[in-house]
Amino acid sequence: MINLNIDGKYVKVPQGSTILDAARKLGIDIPTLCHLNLEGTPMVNQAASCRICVVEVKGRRNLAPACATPVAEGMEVHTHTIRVLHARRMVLELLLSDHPKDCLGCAKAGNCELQDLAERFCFRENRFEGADFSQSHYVKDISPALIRDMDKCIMCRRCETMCNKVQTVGALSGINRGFNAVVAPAFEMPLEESVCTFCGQCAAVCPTGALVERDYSWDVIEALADPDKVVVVQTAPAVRAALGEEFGYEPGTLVTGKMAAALRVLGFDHVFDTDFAADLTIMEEASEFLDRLTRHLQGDTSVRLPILTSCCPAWVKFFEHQYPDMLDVPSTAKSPQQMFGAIAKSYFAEQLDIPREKMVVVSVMPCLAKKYEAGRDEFSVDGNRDVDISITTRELAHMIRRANIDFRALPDEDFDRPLGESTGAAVIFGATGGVIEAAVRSAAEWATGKPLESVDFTALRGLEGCRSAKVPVGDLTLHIGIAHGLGNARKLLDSIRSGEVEPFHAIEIMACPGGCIGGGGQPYHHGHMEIIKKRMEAIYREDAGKPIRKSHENPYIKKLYEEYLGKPLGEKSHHLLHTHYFK
Ligand code: HC1
Ligand code: SF4
Repeated sequence: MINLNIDGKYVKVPQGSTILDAARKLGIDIPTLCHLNLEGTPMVNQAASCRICVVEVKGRRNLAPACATPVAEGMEVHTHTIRVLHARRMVLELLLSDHPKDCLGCAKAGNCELQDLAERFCFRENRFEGADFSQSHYVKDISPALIRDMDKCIMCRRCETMCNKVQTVGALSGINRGFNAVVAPAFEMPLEESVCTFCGQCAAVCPTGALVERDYSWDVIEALADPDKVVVVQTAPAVRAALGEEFGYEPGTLVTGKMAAALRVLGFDHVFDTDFAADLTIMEEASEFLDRLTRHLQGDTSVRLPILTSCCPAWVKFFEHQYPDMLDVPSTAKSPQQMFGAIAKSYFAEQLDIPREKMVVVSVMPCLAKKYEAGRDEFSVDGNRDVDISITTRELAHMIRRANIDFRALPDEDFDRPLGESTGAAVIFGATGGVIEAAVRSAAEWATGKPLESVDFTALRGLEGCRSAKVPVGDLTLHIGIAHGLGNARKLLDSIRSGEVEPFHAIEIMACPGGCIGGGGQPYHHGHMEIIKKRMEAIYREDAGKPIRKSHENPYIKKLYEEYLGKPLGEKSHHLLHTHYFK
């Protein structure tokens, strides 16, 4: 352990800690901007590029960046001397001299870390004239999911660390010099043409408005105001565990009932749940798994195992780009978002006796990639999309505020029937390991023909980035792999490709840290992994409180098969609920 003194207080920290770590232990809040440490992931941005965290260390000539300076025995640190305060003011002035002043219209207003610093330092005027943004050569890069506004980039490099080190996608890197320095895809190509997966994790960690979601909330408002449209909404499993944070609730507060009530006040004609479609996904995916497994055990060498889950669109885009030789490995089941759209615009539109063109399906997702997924060509019929508009948890919160709804005062309400009924198995889709646990709950019962003694497969839960578990099912032991974060997915896939690991039967992959609860469209967590843990606990709480916890026992799913689909993997199911992948 190392002993040091900060602002007159003694503290003991492990060797290798930084001055920033030691100060935080003492409760001293040194300002940071480029720094971010997403505990348990490789998201440690120690670029020390912004210099806002500089401190004075006795005996050293230069000020030291607290985020990147290791502690030393007997060190004496001062965090707010006049020299430090002058330096921080200068840093802020330089940063703001190269930043547009359009805070009022910025998508990040209220959540911008640069704006917070300006407020904290009582920034009023700037000694530097700075960049002329009327001459900027950057045009906004508008993709279906993300908007890059490089005039707002402060070169903190958090997005680059996230994209290259955590996600291992490699879509972003620093280019140019001086006022033109930004982080961009190779050759400054638009994101849409790059290998970007639209996971949105760069936007989740961007401190300013340089990377934000493409906001479709006005399109939803227009649809709701159109008397000729029937507007149906579905909400993803992870949204209910985080939306409350936007309205002052503690992280981990479940707001399922208030969310349903708010959607009704907003004017949606039918308030449904993606969880219904998550149960449907399990019917198809677990059937596909058992089918592949049975054929594999019978010696059919044409069958490929492990089966990989396919409900995360960023993960799908990642394997399409990075593993084109393995496109027959993932399940062909569509994601719950897309299954919902397909069923809403066929089965439910037929029940209402309306053409699919009259229906608008809106999804509320914790994710930016869902916006891109909804626009993929294979998910539309004659140009009419199965999911018309996808908005994030944050966009829904904005809509609720815009409509003057007092969210906290709303009563708890239920979703509508039939596409609003779901089981505990569907809720846990929102957390890493949840999809595969839900699949095992059904597959195990189908394989053994016996009811499960316990539906809680706790070995599949947790936040370790890459994990595996052996799950006994009758005479068989299933070897299951789980990865969250695309870098972990890459590790797992590479080890399968090279044959280094014992073969898996099934693998779940989610692109975002923690699974969908840590999605790029959730309320900003500002690097606090604790928030993701609390959302995860909330997801398992909701599951434990559900009267039905196995997808195949959802009565409305049974009815859907009886009345409409026939059986899992049948002709109609295949047509409506399965897809294919592209190189
Ligand atoms: Fe997810 Fe899914 S769990 S992908 O993480 O399979 O976004 O929440 O909606 O589609 O159900 C996201 C969450 C979500 C789908 C489901
Ligand atoms: Fe990289 Fe994901 Fe951002 Fe795309 S959305 S640039 S893949 S971090």
